[in-house]
Amino acid sequence: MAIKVRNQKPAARKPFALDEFLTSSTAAVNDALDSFLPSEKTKPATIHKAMRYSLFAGGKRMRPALCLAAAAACGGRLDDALPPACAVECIHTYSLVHDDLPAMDNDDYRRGKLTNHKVFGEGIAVLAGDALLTQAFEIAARSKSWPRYSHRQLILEIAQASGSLQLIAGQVADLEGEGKKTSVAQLRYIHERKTSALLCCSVRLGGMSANCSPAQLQALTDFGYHVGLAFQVIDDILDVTQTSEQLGKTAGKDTKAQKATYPSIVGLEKSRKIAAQLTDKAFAALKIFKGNAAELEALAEFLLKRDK
Ligand code: GRG
Repeated sequence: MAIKVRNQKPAARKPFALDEFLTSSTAAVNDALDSFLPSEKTKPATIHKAMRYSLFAGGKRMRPALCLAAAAACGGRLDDALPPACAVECIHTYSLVHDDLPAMDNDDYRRGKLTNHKVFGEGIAVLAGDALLTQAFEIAARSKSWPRYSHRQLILEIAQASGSLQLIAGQVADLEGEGKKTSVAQLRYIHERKTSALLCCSVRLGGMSANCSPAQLQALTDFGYHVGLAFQVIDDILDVTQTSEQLGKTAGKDTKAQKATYPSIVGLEKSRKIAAQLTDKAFAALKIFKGNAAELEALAEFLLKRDK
C-alpha cells in the first residue's frame, strides 16, 4: 500500500491534515514495534517488560513520522518505511533510558511516566537501553534491500548516527560542557550530534526505503539536518518556558545542570528567531519535491510550533 497518493495541482490541494497523518503513522509504528519486539511474557520477562515500558510510554514518535513522511515524498510504500522508522525509534528510546540514569541526567520522569530505572532499577534500565539499541539493528537487518540502498548501507546509516562520532559524541560534549562557558559554535557542535544526526538519519532512511534518487537523498539530508537543529533549539526553549506536566519530563533541568542552551547564551527571543531561520532552511531544501512533500513541510512547521 502506498503511503499517500498526491497528484492534485498545488492550487487545488487542500491544507495538509497533519493530525490524521500523525494518528495513522503513530498507530502503524506502534503495531510494527509491537510485532518486532519479544512479548512481555517472553523470558527473561523483566527485560522485555522494561523495553516495552519505555518504548510504549507515549513518545511523540517524531523520528518515525519523519521517516514515513520522507518515504511519502519519494513515492514510497508504508510497509517498506516501517522497519527503518521502528529502528530509529528504538535507538531514540534507548538514548532516553540511558540519558535518564543517575550517572547521566538523573531524571525521575520521562514521557509523563516514571523513568525506566525508577520502575525496574538501574541494572535492568541499563540492559533495557542496551537491548533496545541491539533491537534496532535486528529490525534494520529485516528491512528490504533496494537497488540503490543495500542492508549494509541502512545499517551503516544507523550505526554512524548513533555511534561515538554523532549521538554519543554530542552527549559526551554535553556532559563535559556542564558548568563551563560555551560558545554558539560549540553549542551547534553538540546539537548537530546529540539531536540532529538521528533526526536526519530518520529522514534519509525514509528516502532510502523508497529507493530515492541521489538528488532526493541530498535534499532530505539538508532538510533533516536543519529540522534536527531547530528541534533542539525548541527543546531548549521549552525547557525554560513549559511546566514538567506539559513536557512529561522535568522542566528547568538545563538551567539547574548549568547546561549550555540557546536561551542561556543568546536569550529566548533570539533563540526563537534561530529556530524559525533553521526551519526556513529546511523548507528551502524541499524545493526539489515540487510541492509533493506535504507531510515533511507540515512536520517541520509542527516541530517549530510545538509546545511539548
Ligand atoms: C550510552 C550511557 C549512554 C548514554 C547515551 C546518547 C544518549 C545517552 C543520550 C542522547 C541525548 C539526548 C537525550 C538528546 C536529546 C534529544 C532530544 C531532544 C530528545 C527528546 O526527543 P522527543 O521530544 O522525545 O522527541 P519523545 O519522548 O517525544 O520521543
